[in-house]
This record gives sequence, C-alpha cells and structure tokens, in this order.
Amino acid sequence: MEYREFMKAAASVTPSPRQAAHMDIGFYAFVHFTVNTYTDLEWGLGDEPESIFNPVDLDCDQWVEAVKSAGMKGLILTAKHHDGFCLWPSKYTEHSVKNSPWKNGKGDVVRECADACRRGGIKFGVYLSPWDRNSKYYGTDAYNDYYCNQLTELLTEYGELFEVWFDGACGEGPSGKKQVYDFERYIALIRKYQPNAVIFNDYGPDVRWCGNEAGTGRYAEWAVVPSELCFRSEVQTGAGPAADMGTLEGLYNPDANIGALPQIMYSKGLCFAPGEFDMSIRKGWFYHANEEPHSLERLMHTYITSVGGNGCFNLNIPPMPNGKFDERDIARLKEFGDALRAAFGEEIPAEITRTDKSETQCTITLKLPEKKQISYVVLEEDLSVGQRVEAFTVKAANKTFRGTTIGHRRICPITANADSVTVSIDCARANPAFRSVKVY
Ligand code: FUL
Repeated sequence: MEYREFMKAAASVTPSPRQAAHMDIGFYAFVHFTVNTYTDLEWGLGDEPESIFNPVDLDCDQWVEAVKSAGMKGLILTAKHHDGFCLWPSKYTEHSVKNSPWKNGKGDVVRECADACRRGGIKFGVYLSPWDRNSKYYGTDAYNDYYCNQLTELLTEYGELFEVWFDGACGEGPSGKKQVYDFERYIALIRKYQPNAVIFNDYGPDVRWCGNEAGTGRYAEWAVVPSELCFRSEVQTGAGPAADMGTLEGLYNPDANIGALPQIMYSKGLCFAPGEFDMSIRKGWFYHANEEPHSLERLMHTYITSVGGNGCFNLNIPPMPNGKFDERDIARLKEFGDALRAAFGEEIPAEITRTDKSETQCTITLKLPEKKQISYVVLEEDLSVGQRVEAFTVKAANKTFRGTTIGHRRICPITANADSVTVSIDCARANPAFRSVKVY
C-alpha cells in the first residue's frame, strides 16, 4: 500500500461498539479466589481436596461496595483458576464448590457474586482459566469440549457479562501434557451467547494484555496495533508500505513499541485492540495475610497511566479465606476513590477555541474564567473516526507537559496557577478529532 493511502487507513481504524462501550467502563475489579486462598499459593497444583474451600462469611455485597467506593464499574471473578476448582457447581466436574463443606455443597460463588454486582449496579464478568491442572481431559481434544461446556454454563446461567478473560497461561495438566487451546471455538461461543461482552486475551480479539502485571504504561500507547500481535482481532487495513521488506513475527506484548510508525509500516494490516492493565492491589493475585495493599500514590500513578493512558485498568482485590475483603484493602480502595473524586470530580469550566495550522496540526486554547490552580488536563480523541495524535504539548503558565498518544483518554498531570491552557497537536496521522478537552 502506498504511504499516504496507508496512513489514511491507519488513522481510520475504529473500535467496535462493544469495544467503545468497554473503554468507557474503563476501571473495574478482578477478584482472585479459589483453593489457593486456603493453601497460601499463587498457582494451585490441581490436587487440593475440595474440603479446604469454606468461605464461611462470604459477602459479595461487601466486595461490590468496596469496589464501588474506588469508582470501579465492574468486577471479573476467577470462576476457575489454574487448579481447576470451580466456584460454581459445574455439571462437568466433581472438583467444585458442590463437594466442599461450604453451605453443605449447595453454594455457588459465581451466582452470589453476579447477583451482588447486579444489586450494586456494576457489571459482571468471568475469568475461566484454560490451563487446568485437575482435569483428566487436559492435554487431549476432549478438554476443549470440557472447557466449552463449562464456558457455556457461565455464559448462559449468570445473566449479562461485560468481559470474558482468557488467561494465556498454558502449562502441563495431570497427565504431564500441555493443551492446544481452541480459542476460535471459545470465541465463537462467547459471540453467540454474550454478543456484548468483550474478550480479553494476550492477542485480542477485543482487549489485549498490556504486557506486564505491574500497571506500567507505555511511552506511547496505541489502540491501533499490527495484526501480527493481535492476530485474533479483525484486520481493518491493507498492508503497510514496507510489509514486503521485513516481518513483525517477533512482536510481543511487553515490547516497548507496538503501534508506532516504525512497526506499523511493516505490518500486514492493522486492527483495533486497546490494552488492559491488570495489576493486584497487593503483591500476589491471591490472598496472603502478610501482604499489604500498595500505596495510594502507586494506585493513582497506575490509574493516570492506564485509564489516563488510552487503556483500561483491571485492579485485583483478593478475598480472605472467610470470603470477605481485608479491611486494609477496603480502606485503601475508599481512599483511592476519594482521591479520584477530588482530582476529577469537577472540571473547571473553560471557553474552548481551536485553530488549525494544517491538516494534521492544531492548537486548542482553553480560557478559564479567572486564574485557577490546575492539576490535570484531560484529552479524549474521537475514536469513532480513529486514533490519530502522535505527539502533543500542553502549556499552562510556565509549565509544559509533552505527550505522545492520546486515544480514548490521556490524563496530563500539570500543576500550575493559570487563566488559560493551550494544547498543541504537533503531529498526527490525520486531522485530529476530539471527544473532549477538560481542565481539572
Ligand atoms: C496470570 C496467571 O498465571 C496469574 O495467576 C493471574 O491469574 C494473572 C491475572 O494471570 O497469567
């Protein structure tokens, strides 16, 4: 494809309606809960007795209240982790809550959690680990049937799901064999039963792994990435002008640059796949009594570089063996929510004017009613036409913030006492289009 034609196509790659809705949800919780909660492990072995699972004070309403206090709008529960233990009474295995002492085997954590989310007015999603260290089928074709049966139970019996999370981890099962996962089949099932749910996987289709579990954002975070990386996503352009001169086969999620010009030129085609930043509020994904929640500063920084860095933030909170969140985590979540509300609760009204210098450069001026102490400028591109901005500068009084990508939302920390702010779009792939420009 000729360069100019390709850049026009690259600047016009757009989210599906389900992706656009999901980016607006933006910030949600992960809940890692299984037999590991009782063995103090991060990866269960698959041979844990069902008798150890007994969350005597399970309180999913408490989870939901805590999650909401931080401003999160959804919750994804590990219905089954790598150990294979099911938090719901699956028909297809004995390794589940039905053989635990909890509620005499009559309990269903997935049901209680889904109901609590609905009562609390937040979205509900599920994580179903493809890696299963318990199933006797693992490592054979029959496992994909087993997995699809379990997935179908979750997709059809618990109401609307907003996200289905496919862990990429693939280790050995009890037979010592690894499994070839039939992701195409899993994806088709989700599209059939939950057409509005986004699917998370390392390689798309809807949301991709950001490449680390520490909430670290990229220098430039593109939602428009080469299909070599997100090969499960829909390809929306032709090949880049240098596609015959190189290959992007080695492109991997943790790479520093995954959607910038030097990569996309070589791509066979581009797709829309925004990053999700998954991180735990503590060191581990599962509860370990000796671990402390991360500092408020760390959580704020992660929010600013994820939700405020053209991605989504999936923050894990691990329940304790009794089935409740730890008071330390609850306090930190509330503190985090208070800090977010204080920072972004009320924008400063501004009179906005835009001057276009060229097709791809413009200056936006925000005139404030009077001199104000400002902390953040928040920019949002109109992704319904595509992600376009490559570089920009924000100026307020004598302070400058230089940024690269904007995308769905870019939070620019800039502390100044100013009566106006200017945002210069220095470089873009096509005429920059905004959904909003705000000052806080
Ligand atoms: C990883 C898993 O191995 C961890 O246990 C955790 O579930 C994390 C979210 O994904 O791949």
